[in-house]
Order: sequence, then structure tokens, then C-alpha cells
Amino acid sequence: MDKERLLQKFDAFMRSLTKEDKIAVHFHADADGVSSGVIVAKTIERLRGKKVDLVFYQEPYWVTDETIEKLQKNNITKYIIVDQSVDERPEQIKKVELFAKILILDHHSYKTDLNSEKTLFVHADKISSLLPVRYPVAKLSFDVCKRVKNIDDLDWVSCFGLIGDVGYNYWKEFVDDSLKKYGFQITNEGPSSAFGKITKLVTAAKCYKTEKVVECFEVIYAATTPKDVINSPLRKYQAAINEEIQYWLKQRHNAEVHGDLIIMEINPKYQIYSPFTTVLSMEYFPKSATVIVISDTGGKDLNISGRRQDGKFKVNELLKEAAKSVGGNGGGHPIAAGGQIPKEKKKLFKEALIKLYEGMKKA
Ligand SMILES: [Mn+2]
Repeated sequence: MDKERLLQKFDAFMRSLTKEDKIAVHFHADADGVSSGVIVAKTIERLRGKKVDLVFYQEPYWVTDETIEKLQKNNITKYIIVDQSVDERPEQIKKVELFAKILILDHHSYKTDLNSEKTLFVHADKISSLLPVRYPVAKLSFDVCKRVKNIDDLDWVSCFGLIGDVGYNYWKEFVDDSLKKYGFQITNEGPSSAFGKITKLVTAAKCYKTEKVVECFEVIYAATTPKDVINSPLRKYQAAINEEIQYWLKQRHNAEVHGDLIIMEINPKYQIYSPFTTVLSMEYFPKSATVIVISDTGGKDLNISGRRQDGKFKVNELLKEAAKSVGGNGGGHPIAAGGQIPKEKKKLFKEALIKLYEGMKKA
């Protein structure tokens, strides 16, 4: 389907929604997902004069039998999925098609084009020549929804979402115009802007407890200006997260040092391992150190997180190999990576890590 045809189908889908429809919005539990969920849900409320009926995120991200049960229990007739790739289980989508029409807005890579009689799959790669990863659904949903309703006042919602998916550099003019419109400073970096503050509030709330993304959705939905969110009770989660990170930074003397390989074990109250490892490696150890954090938050797996700020050794390969050797998984970027390992394999993992690292240094 070409772009024009797809967009016309999108317009028709949105304009066909009535008050009698039971509409569910399923969003990815991150800033881009919350943003695009709010944009789509608000556009629908404005179009049909009634809020959507059900809003949720879920883990795992694909459509499960429980998802289908929930949709049926709520008599859903229109199921909208934003910023979530569901093409891995196309047979589950077929099951939903028996009782509901589906709209998917996404930019993740996919194998199956889900477009059918009942499903409209609007993917970034069909709308824009940009790499899909650079076209966050926060921006995609804003661009398509504004075709059917005036949503000029939701530009800031799009902005904090696209900043969350590292999209500022590709949408600088849009974000800067919007910052100006609300009287905020242009900072030339997404995260340090006023909208970046909202992105961080959402990210912290998710770290605190994934289910708090629903509260983020509600707070942002109810807000009329970005300031309403910046000054909202969501700040308490960020304060808790920051306090926890500070606590563990003070424990850094407990880290094991093997030359320039630093391994630290933590058991924090919240899922702080990723931002914690970043701060630890950027501000407390030399950029020429490889910093690995093993985090236990009570689950059956441990989270592993690694940074090598000067890029001399590929921490994604290091974590991938070491985790794989104990039945875990790992990956990411050369300077920043993560993964999981079974809790009982911690000692073996550390041994593998040290040995692999020695090998990398000799190579
Ligand atoms: Mn996204």
C-alpha cells in the first residue's frame, strides 16, 4: 500500500469511530509510548466526544491470550496499539480480528506486514524516508492525528515522547518552535530542555515501578500545559529514584577492581541499574575503565549493565559472550550494554567476564 492510500485509510478509521465503539489503547511502557498513547486517545476524544474505554500497557509486549481475554471482557470493537511491535505473533492478531478492528502505529523493525481487511498497520517506514528508529511514534502519531483533528495544543506531548527515543536531533525545529511557544529556553539538547524534564519524569516513574506509566498517562492526559506535568506529583518517583542512585554511588568502594575492569554488585529497591551504571562510569571512574554492574532487585534473574565510555573495548560483545556462557543474554551498544543472567550463575558469570576481558585486552 502506498503512503497516500495508507493515510486515507487512517483518516477513514479515525473518522468512523462513534460513541458506541468500545476503544482500547495499548501503549509501550516508555516515554514514546505514553506520548503517542495520549495523542491518539485525546484525538479520539475530540473526534467522537467521548474518552477511549480502556488504556493499558503490558509485558510481554505481544498480544497474548490474556490480552485477547481482556479485550473481549471489555467488548472492545477497536483495538489501537502504539509504539509496540506485535508482528512476532501474527496469529494472535488474527484472533483479535474476529471481534475487533485494529490500528497499529509503530516504528520498530518488523517481519510481517500486518495490513489486512481488519488491521491497519501504519509503520514509520511507509510514511517517511527517515530511518524508522529516527521517527518516534510520538511524532508519527502527532503527524497523522493532526490530519483528522486540530491537536496543535498537543505539540509538547509529541516533543517529550520523541526526546525519549533520542529523536531531538532529527526534529529540532519542531521541538524548538514548541519550546518557544510555551516560553521555554532552547537548549540544543533534548534531555536538558523543559520537555526533557517530562521525559525524565516518565522514565523515573517506570524505573520506580513499571505500572506507574499508567499514572504518567493519566497526569499527561489531564494536563493542559507542560508545566502541569513538570510540577505534578510524578516528581516523587524521580526523587525516590535519585535518592536510591545516590545511596548506591556511596557504596562504590565495595566494587571489585581487576585492573581497568570494575565490577559492582548492587541490590537496589528499584530498577536503577541502567542510569546508575551511566553515572558511575561517567562521573566516578575514569572513562578508560570498563564498568560492569550486577543488579539484584529480587527477581529470578540478575540484571547486568556495562559501560566503556572511551569505546576502546566493546562492552556489548563482552556482556553478550559472558552472559551467553552462563545461559543468560546480553547486548546493546559498544559503549553501553545490558542483559540478564540467572541468579545462581553470578559467580560463574563474573569468572567468565574477567577471563573474556583479559582475552579482549590481549587481542
Ligand atoms: Mn518508540
